[in-house]
Amino acid sequence: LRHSDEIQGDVLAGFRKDHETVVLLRFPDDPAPVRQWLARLIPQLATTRQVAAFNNDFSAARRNLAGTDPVGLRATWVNLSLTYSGLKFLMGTEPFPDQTQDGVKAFVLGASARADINGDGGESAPERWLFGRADQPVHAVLTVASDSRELLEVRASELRVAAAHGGLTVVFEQVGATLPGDRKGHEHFGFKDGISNPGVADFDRPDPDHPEQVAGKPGTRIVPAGEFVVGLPLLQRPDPGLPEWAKNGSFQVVRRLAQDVPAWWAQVAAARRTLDQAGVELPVGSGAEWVAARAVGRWRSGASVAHNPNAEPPTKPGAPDDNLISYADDKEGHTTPVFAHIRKTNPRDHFGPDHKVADTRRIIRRGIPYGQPFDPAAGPGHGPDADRGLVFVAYMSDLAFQFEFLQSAWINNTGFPPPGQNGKDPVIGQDSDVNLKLDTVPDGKPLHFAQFVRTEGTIYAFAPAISTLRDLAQR
Ligand code: N7H
Repeated sequence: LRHSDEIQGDVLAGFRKDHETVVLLRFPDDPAPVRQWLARLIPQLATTRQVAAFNNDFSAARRNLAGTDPVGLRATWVNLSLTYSGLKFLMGTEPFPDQTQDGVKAFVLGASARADINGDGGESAPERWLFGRADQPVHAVLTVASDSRELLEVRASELRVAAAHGGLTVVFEQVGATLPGDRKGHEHFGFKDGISNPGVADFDRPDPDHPEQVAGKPGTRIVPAGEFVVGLPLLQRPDPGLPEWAKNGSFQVVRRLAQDVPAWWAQVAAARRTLDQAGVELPVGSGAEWVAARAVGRWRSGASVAHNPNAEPPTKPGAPDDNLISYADDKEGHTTPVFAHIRKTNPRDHFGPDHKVADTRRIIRRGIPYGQPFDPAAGPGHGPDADRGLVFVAYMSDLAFQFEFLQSAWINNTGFPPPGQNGKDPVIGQDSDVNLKLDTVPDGKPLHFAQFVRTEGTIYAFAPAISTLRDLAQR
């Protein structure tokens, strides 16, 4: 990619580390020390070129080591993004003279003002948030990632010292880490995450036989880079005409999503009993896991329901991810319910073979869990009252068109995807009845799903190009 020294490294390449922290900073009143802080920070920021090169080496070494992690290859990565007020402070002028574009409006107003759109009411209301509340300004966001908790902490403490030196204060810090042991790569409900992210044109290598897909990753569709990075080619949206300084930057959503693991699984088990009581015939031996897989669209291992409707298949080491999924012959959702989390958030070819409806709403997900696994016998921090969930981090070129649209028009819309009213997303959506349709029950059976993923904070930020940050440091 021509702009890979400009675009920050987490956006397209992805830090892909087991340990990460997100540090939310507030600027002091005087811009001069903040510019000095920024000038010193810029050389430490990871670019797309650096992170992509490291990730390639890492993958190659891992292949040579038959799947084990090359312990010698380590890196600590840092990215910086700015909120609207942070940008305005450093620019000294209005960053967006034209605020009519929806994505710009969302960014300017900030996530707490967009709570209604994002479904953040009740227990998820901004007044309860740990960060991102209207009364708690945040100007800058540092995303720091590394291979071990120790390496991460060393770098994070250096960054905290430098920030304090510039007069910045840490408003909130959210540490995340991949879960231990066999749970690595899985989120707290138990499902493998990070399987499906979009491929990016001129960045990911296309498959020679299927140029619409990434080589070696069947089903990973390539979309134009402008879907995630401002100023680059877009799939079909008109160019929003953002100011020149925004070029090669990316809008970032940071969300702390608390997961009530025992409550979510208890309701899955209850849904299973409802089906039994209604006399719905299910595959022999299937239990609550069968229902949970319908809620997600994948089994815990990541195997798709589309390809494995009845039971979780044995895992095949070294096999590519199960991501070449089609809903074309399953329009009613008798196999993968239309309300399944992965179908709501990426309907793929549900609307037609060109994937257009889905491809233009893609986001790049860089989430990481926080907290200890739910495992009461494992001691303190593992029980039902301990904090745990997902530090949801996503990048895109338009907050309104992508993230907010997913939240409002897809996840929390009972009528999406059509036809019919089949319920909200049973994993992350608001309370709703979902209508589980099967070949044997074509009209469906209603199952109640309450919301057990609560929003505990949200920040909208913008990760500018390196040259824009240099310019801001020199004003
Ligand atoms: Fe989701 N989960 O455990 O069920 N997600 N998600 N997500 N999510 C995905 O395919 C989960 C959240 C997307 O292309 C998987 O990579 C949980 C938000 C998208 O087929 C699993 C939380 C938003 C995809 C989960 C959470 C999304 C996706 C399967 C919160 C957007 C790709 C792994 C605590 C606003 C879909 C994979 C595709 C996949 C879970 C949040 C979106 C297991 C627990 C807030 C686009």
